[in-house]
Amino acid sequence: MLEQLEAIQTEAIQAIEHAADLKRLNEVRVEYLGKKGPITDIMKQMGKLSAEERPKIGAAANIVRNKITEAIEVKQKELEEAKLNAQLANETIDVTLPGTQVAEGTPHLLTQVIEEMEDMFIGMGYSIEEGPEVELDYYNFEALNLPKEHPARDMQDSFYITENTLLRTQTSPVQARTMEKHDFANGPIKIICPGKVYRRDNDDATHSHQFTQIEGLVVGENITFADLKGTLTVLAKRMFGSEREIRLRPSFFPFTEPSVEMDISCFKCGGAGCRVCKGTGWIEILGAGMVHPRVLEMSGIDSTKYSGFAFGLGPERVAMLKYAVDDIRHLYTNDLRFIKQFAVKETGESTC
Ligand code: FA5
Repeated sequence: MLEQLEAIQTEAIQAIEHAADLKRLNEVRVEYLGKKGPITDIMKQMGKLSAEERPKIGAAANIVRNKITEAIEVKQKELEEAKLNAQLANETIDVTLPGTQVAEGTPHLLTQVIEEMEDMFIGMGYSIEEGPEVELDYYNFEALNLPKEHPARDMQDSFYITENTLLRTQTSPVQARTMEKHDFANGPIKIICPGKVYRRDNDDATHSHQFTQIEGLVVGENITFADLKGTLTVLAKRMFGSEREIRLRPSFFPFTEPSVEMDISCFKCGGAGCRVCKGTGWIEILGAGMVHPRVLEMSGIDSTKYSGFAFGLGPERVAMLKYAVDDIRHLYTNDLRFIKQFAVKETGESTC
């Protein structure tokens, strides 16, 4: 039996060495160490041996089993390592391969214009306020001196959501919200509020049913119309340069008295009259005026002590004038051929 065990060991070690993969190695393990294997067979025959021979053969069988087990473990490690190395070699990333170019976005022309104006006003000491786009009728109209049934509500045909809520038609409600909560112990009000507004206007070259506005509001002691005019002149010159003409026309807004509208000479025809300016030679960009004393009072501000001015402008119109865009719809249709003309470099500078 000792020779038999020696032969089993030699045969098993050879089979282990020749195992090409883990699957074959497992087969070898079952073949030699399994219940139906030759070592188990020998152990089963131990009963027939003499008391002298039994421990010798038993010990020899254990040694053979341990040697085979050890050899299997060594081979298993070897095969696992080889498998891992093959996998790693297969998955190697070639860092020298050119990558896929990711198309980089750029701020939209309208965003650029809004940010330019924000920067300008922040530079003049204004802060930025925001308000909800779904607004209460109270703030959009009533707190601005436009009671229910007021005919001037028709100037801004509205999208109502419920009887008392609507998509705001202007950014002026932010005025009322700001004044209501302001404490003059912290200084005067000096804010701008950029944001989206909505009107049931028919879309054409200069009108859109959804557009943006920037509202400006200054309230404090001794604020006069001269301050308003000075501010609007600085705005116009900074945004359009001194060569473009400006005019202030008397106008009407229920929340300002007196009220004006500011026009800029048409970029397309230089003032002669064309489709863009509807033959007038001028394009209106903002409405403004001195805050109506009743509006101040409704927000809890003493109109005998404080006065202020407000203005509301359309950044789309500013963008059109500044970059000679002849149709407001170009700003909303997301045609990349249009958008890419105004791509900005990483420095924030426009390439146009
Ligand atoms: C107002 O909305 C007032 N809230 C502005 C105001 C604020 C006046 C504070 C006094 C004091 P108006 O309806 O004129 O006013 O609109 C202001 C600006 O928004 C216009 O000058 C124009 O530049 C722009 N605008 C108006 N309607 C449209 C439209 N449908 N599409 C694009 N821009 C528009």
